[in-house]
Amino acid sequence: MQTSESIRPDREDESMQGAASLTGFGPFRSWKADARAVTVNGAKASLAVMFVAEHTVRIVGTPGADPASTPPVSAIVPGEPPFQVDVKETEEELRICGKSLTAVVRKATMSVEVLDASGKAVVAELELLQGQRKLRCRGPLNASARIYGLGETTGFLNKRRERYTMWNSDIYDPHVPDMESLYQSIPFLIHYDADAAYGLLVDNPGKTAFDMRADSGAYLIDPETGALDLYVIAGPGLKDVVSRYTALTGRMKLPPLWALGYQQSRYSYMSQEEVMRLARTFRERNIPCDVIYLDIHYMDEYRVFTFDRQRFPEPEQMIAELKEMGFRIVPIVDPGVKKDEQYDVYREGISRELFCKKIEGTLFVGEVWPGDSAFPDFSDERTAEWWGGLHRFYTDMGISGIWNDMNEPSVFACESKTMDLDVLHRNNGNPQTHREWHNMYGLSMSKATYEGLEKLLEGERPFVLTRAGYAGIQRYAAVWTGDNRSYWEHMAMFMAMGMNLGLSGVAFCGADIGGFVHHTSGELLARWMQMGVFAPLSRNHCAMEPVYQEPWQFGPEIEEICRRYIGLRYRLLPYLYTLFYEASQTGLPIMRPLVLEYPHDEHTRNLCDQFMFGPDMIVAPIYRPSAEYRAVYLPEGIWYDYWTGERHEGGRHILAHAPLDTLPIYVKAGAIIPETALRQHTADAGWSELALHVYCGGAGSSEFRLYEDDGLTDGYGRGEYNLLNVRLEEREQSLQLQYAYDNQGYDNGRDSLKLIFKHLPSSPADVDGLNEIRDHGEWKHADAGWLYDRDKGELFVKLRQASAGEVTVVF
Ligand code: MIG
Repeated sequence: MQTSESIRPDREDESMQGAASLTGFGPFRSWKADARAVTVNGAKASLAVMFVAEHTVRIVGTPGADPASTPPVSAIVPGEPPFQVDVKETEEELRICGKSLTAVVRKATMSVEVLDASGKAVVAELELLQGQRKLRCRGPLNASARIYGLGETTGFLNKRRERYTMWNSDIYDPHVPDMESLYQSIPFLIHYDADAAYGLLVDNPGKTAFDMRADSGAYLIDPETGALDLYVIAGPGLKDVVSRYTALTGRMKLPPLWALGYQQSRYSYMSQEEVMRLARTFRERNIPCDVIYLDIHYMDEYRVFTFDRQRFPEPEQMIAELKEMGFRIVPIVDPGVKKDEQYDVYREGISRELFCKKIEGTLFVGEVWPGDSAFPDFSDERTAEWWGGLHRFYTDMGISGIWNDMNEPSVFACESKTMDLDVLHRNNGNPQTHREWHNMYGLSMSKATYEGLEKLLEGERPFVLTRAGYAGIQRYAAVWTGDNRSYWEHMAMFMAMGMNLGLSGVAFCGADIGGFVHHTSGELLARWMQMGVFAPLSRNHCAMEPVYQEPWQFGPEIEEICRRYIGLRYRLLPYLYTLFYEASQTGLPIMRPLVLEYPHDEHTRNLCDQFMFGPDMIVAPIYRPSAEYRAVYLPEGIWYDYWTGERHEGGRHILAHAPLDTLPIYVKAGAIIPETALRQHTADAGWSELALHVYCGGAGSSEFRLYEDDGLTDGYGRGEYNLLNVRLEEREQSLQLQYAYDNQGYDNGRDSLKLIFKHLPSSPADVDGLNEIRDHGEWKHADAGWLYDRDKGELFVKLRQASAGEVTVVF
């Protein structure tokens, strides 16, 4: 607890960093070019320009002579071969021209401007500054610009007037708007102004401040150590930037479908018996669930890669039984390895020198749950492989998902709250101090875990959930946002946090539903659940002290709301899974800010109390107690209330009525949304009972591409998947829907395709080539035909499924 003492008047203001005393790298002295880079030497420092992709230019500044040989940290996806680079020198400047982008270095200051193919500025001026043994970057911040991205942060969507410090931190204190650091550090911002966006990644895993507080003028990026390693990613579209950023730092592979199911956790479910009872309760109460987490109490005195056999006498049997019931177990694995000579993991780590050591060569020992512990040095390939391989302990038991916690790393009872800053990470022969490498620790732990599981599972997809991460974390793990609280404010906070994580490449993210610390209420749980089932990761988790918050803990009304919304997620799985597929292909997020889809709409600038679930649905949760109404912004177009079908003209605000059992959801006219039958877990899901819900009344033509595969193995990488293209054309007197498989490599067990046309302009006169069926009983057994439900105003169509087909409805 802090008191007024922390603002005593005799404290000096340490926050002013004397940026004024830093100067540019120039004046210019010389330049040289080789196959990879153009190096420009100034009087005070040197920079290198490298075109790493058509729309991405890397600019590295170092005080030393050879910035071109600075190894990248996060930008790990091998780039395209170097482009033909052409350098033009004049009195004032060097123009370094790549395929599409040009970097202009001004000789006087050595500041850099990046131009696109048409000569328009992508970034007007990046000032590289040096002095006091530090480097710094100043970028232009237009008065009307907005800043997005920057990973996991509190506050609103637009990051203007904020300052963040990239330094992975275990923050148990309540997450409040002035929190500068949390568990993830993603040093990537998106600058969006006058309908043009660019991204800037600062690839430096040391402590790095991003300061956007200036009214206008400039943002400041201030790494404490290391090089200034900048990637300018050109737009102009926001989607271009996100997609190119993820091309650079990598995209997630498809997770197993079970990881998209509802997940239940608590710190901790204490015994085998409690876990089995929990699982049975879900099934008895018909609340769908796929995953149960084991928090730290499953271990033998917190030794990773062990089970406490008192509490969990037969974990193998438990896991097998749960799998039968359609549950997966995900155990927690922390990085700290108990210092204990009797413990094989510790012994092997010591004898093979796999743990982190201080710069003088002594073992780094820090206190965490197991007491004194050693920390694997994941920077080194040898350690990573060893750690990955240790997971055989879990995979042999039938586990294929792992939860990485405390991997900032968090260390107790020390001033830095993390590893000593003079620990020297081996880093495959390029040693880095912990001060320089800190933010990479969590990512490299999850990488070792993911890659280890991938090998051990022999074709089954792994799932890793992590608390700490850095740019590129999406390649290895889903992210949850740490120790939030059961506050309404924290429920609301996740919307902006999740959306900015998504814009920062992390599509697969979620917050603890119900809140981790503090006591939730039935009302808060119900509202949070409604929102949480639309988060990419949908996990209810709770700390040790607070009241239990499983869906049934607050009486039948709340339970029914939870059941209904979790069920909705399961019915929408074909849509959600397709969004995951898209994220794996394009890097675009699943949970999207409206500004991503409607970038020119001023109302979307900082809109973060509602979000899009993919491109076609808007979710507008109630996030205040006792509230039944809220304003919802609907952008241009026609929108339908998911529940009532009410039609709304977009481009305006509406007042949604949402009693406790209602989450306002809106579907865009023209959307084609696949739904499947409700199941209690995903192993039973499959899309054999798929129905395509067609929301008519759109702009004329629209499209949807459904993705499906076995949801479990890596067979999709060998073509074992389906891509079903569906196209809708609406005309005045008719509409036509065509479908065709772009790829048909997976047997989905479907022999007919069901379509449900909603919001038709009038009742259909005919559906070409198909028989009308009037009787509902007959309809069930028919494998083709059409039926018009006058009361609902919905047209049901069944088509015999072939690899392509079409249907025309005439009014
Ligand atoms: O300081 O493993 O954020 O989800 O339940 C507590 C116990 C350590 C912090 C995680 C939380 C987890 C808890 N862990």
